[in-house]
Amino acid sequence: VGATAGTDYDAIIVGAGFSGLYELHRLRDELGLSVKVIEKADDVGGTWYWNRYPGARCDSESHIYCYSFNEDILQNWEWSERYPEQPEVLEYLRFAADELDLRRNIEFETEVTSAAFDEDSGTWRISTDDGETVSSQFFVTAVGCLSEPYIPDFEGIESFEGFWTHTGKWPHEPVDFEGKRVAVIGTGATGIQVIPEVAKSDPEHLTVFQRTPNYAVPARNRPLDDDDWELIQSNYDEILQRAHDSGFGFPFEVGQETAADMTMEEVEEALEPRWQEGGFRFLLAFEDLLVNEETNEKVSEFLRGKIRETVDDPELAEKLAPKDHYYATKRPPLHTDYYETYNRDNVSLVDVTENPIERITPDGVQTADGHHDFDMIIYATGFDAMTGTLLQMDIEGRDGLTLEEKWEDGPQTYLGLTLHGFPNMFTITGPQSPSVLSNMPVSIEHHVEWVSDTIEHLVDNDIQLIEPTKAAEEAWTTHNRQVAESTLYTTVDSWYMNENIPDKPTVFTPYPGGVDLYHDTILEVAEKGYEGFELTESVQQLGR
Ligand code: NA7
Repeated sequence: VGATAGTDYDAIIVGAGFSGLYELHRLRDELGLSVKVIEKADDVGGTWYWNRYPGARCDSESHIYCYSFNEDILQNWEWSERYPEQPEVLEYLRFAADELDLRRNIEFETEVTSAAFDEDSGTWRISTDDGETVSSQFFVTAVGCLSEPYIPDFEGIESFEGFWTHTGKWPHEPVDFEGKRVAVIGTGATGIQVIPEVAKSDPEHLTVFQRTPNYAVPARNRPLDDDDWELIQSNYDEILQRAHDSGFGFPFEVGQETAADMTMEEVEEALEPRWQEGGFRFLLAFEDLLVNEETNEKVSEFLRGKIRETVDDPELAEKLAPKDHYYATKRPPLHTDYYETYNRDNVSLVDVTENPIERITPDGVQTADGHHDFDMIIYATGFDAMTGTLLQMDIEGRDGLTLEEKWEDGPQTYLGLTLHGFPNMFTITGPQSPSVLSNMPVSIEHHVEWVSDTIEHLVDNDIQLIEPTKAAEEAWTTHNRQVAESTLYTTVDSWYMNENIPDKPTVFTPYPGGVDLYHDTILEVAEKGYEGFELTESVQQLGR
């Protein structure tokens, strides 16, 4: 029985990925609350359950893409490669779920169809697709940031007679590309991972449809051996602490302040070692990369140079080299042999800005210049990011206000974690939190710990409701906009800007001020007795 007399649970959590699993552990095992997790899939894993496409791999290095809160989990798990492949991350989350005995509180294969705040009782009612409705005092969404796959509304998609799928809905059975004519649409982080894997699986031909070329840095993946592990384990706490105290959730050293005054030779000297090392260290070569056009242009030019060096056909290299946006203003991908793939005879590129896709036909893709025959079409076209899944859930707060209405002009939150008008609702990795601009598990731990501590504070002090004030929410939203406008992020159309989905309002969605600053802010809010929040002991007090 819930803390609030009569509720079925103290807390309902939606999602059993990295966030939901940890939130369940904290609320159940540390606070002793009754908790239920509702999960759409038939297993834990979240993102790593769904994204099973060939080449799906985490861009964070494995030893920092993990939980840091549990010594047993840390010490008893050894990653096999520098960057973990999807099956290994999924296995890790299964292992963590079993270690912490979490499965017994998770209802799998169940989807939330609506969630509504009941003002009279001050509780949440959550309905699911099996026809059940349950009540709880706290409602926690742990639904991920990239969990609502998006396929553009091409005419004729359903008419295609071959195999087709979105990368985020990849089938569980192996897919065989041998001898097949394959199309991949999209060259984001996902396209860049799947394209080389398809190309080397002996297709008759692979055609990539590109709208915006991307800057990708080599991952330089490799197996981790005992020596690597010894080094990591001997230093693990410090590495993780550094990651948690950093701007992006990575333990890497930031290089120099700026490249603005450097010659291109000096820039190359600074970048080349990081390029050779691979991964997101490259991103941290210059502190002002995302706020200074001159620095960014030099880094971008370095990357264009690498593309030109790698791709044999100069005309193709130019098509693959981005000219119209700055590096890392769209999510910067890592790659393994992506540009090299275009040197294969059986791979070609269609630039849809020159030659637009007109429609999908039963046997391929009709573009402006003719018909391309395919046996398979892979949509690597991204996600309705950050808000898509939340908006799908039909969430209703006080006074009948729906989340859809509230966010009509873009997301508004307080701290990316709470919403005015939606008492006792918490959004782990929500919009206006740093989430997607960070190594996710670091942000996830910050959010889960803050939400758990907040709930503990409420329970210990017999407070029934917490809700941010409108003023606090407006101030946070304004702060987000102002910080975003001081960066280069707002100079390009991207899913950070909500621009990838037609009809969504254009607004920068994650919190751009850095994980460290954000974490300090949320802790300070709590220390100041939940500044910006209204705390209500009991709904009777409200007199509504
Ligand atoms: P992204 O990064 O949103 O990439 C989607 C790609 O699909 C991108 O290249 C888009 O081009 C392209 N796209 C989208 N719509 C179209 C249409 N209508 N025609 C042609 N091409 C299109 O999604 P990902 O799955 O790659 O990555 C998402 C995140 O997952 C990633 O950042 C990691 O955090 C993990 P555009 O650039 O919009 O011109």
